[in-house]
Amino acid sequence: MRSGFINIIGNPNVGKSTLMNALVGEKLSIITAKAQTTRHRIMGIVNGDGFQMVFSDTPGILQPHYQLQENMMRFVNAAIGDADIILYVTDVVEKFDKHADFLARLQRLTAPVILVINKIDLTTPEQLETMVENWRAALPEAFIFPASAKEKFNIDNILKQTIALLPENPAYYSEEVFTDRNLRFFASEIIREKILLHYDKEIPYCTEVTVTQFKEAGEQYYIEAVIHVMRDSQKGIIIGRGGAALKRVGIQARKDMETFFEKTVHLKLFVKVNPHWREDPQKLKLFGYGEN
Ligand SMILES: Nc1nc2c(ncn2[C@@H]2O[C@H](COP(=O)(O)OP(=O)(O)OP(=O)(O)O)[C@@H](O)[C@H]2O)c(=O)[nH]1
Ligand SMILES: [Mg+2]
Repeated sequence: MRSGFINIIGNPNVGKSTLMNALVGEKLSIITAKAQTTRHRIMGIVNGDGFQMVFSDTPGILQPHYQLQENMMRFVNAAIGDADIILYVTDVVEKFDKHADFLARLQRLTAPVILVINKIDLTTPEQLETMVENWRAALPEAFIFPASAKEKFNIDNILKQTIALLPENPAYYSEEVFTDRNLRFFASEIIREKILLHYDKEIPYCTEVTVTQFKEAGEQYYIEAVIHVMRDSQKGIIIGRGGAALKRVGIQARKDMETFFEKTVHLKLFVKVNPHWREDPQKLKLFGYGEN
């Protein structure tokens, strides 16, 4: 048996989650155009004939400014540390010098690196060639794959390379397991995705979602969730005039949940002011940002 942890690392917004979902073939991670969409390490497991790939999506690498971001970077560091294979993602938009810190860290690692140059649908063959040359010079040992996660271009070849690099190992998870996360987690992430989509500036970054009820009755799920914000004014914005903004979040989140869970979903949303949640280690632990 061959199996291993394939950890997806990179700067914010390069398409790590889009790539993870394409590799796994399921929408496990939420995706938006805003940076810091992913806050957790999320595993997606693919089983095949004689092998198991345990992918981990991770938050984008950043300089932390508050405790939540510190914890997010702890997840990234853990993932860099326990990787059997590192899937390092860049895109055709970000500048090459944004990778200096990571390149320095890589020198100390022994895990093989697959470098994905993502979003090639946004560039020309000539520009891409220069990027590949730059990367080949910086990481001569790495396996380099230009790709478009969004258009699912070159995903098959990344998978083939990953399988070829898997170490001899017993499977980490039994075959029916496809992620380390439970249904409540996916419900809260789907709501958070809609918040990232519909609110601007600091609002998504001051917001957390917790699922307070998750009841199954036949083909129906009854879900209640609290949207935590940091200030009264943010609560007003989330709810919107006559509740319209919150209603839109609720409708779209419910639809996505119904697709993901393949059940009829009844969703109730509440908004609470929770001033220091991003800084408070106890709250962060309660919200799922403890050890991981
Ligand atoms: N044009 C293009 N856009 C892409 C591609 N892959 C991802 N995107 C877009 O890039 C944005 C960020 O994608 P994510 O997958 O959320 O990026 P991420 O690296 O997980 O971001 P964080 O979790 O915030 O660090 C989204 O708007 C995606 O639709 C691609 O191959 N081509
Ligand atoms: Mg992400």
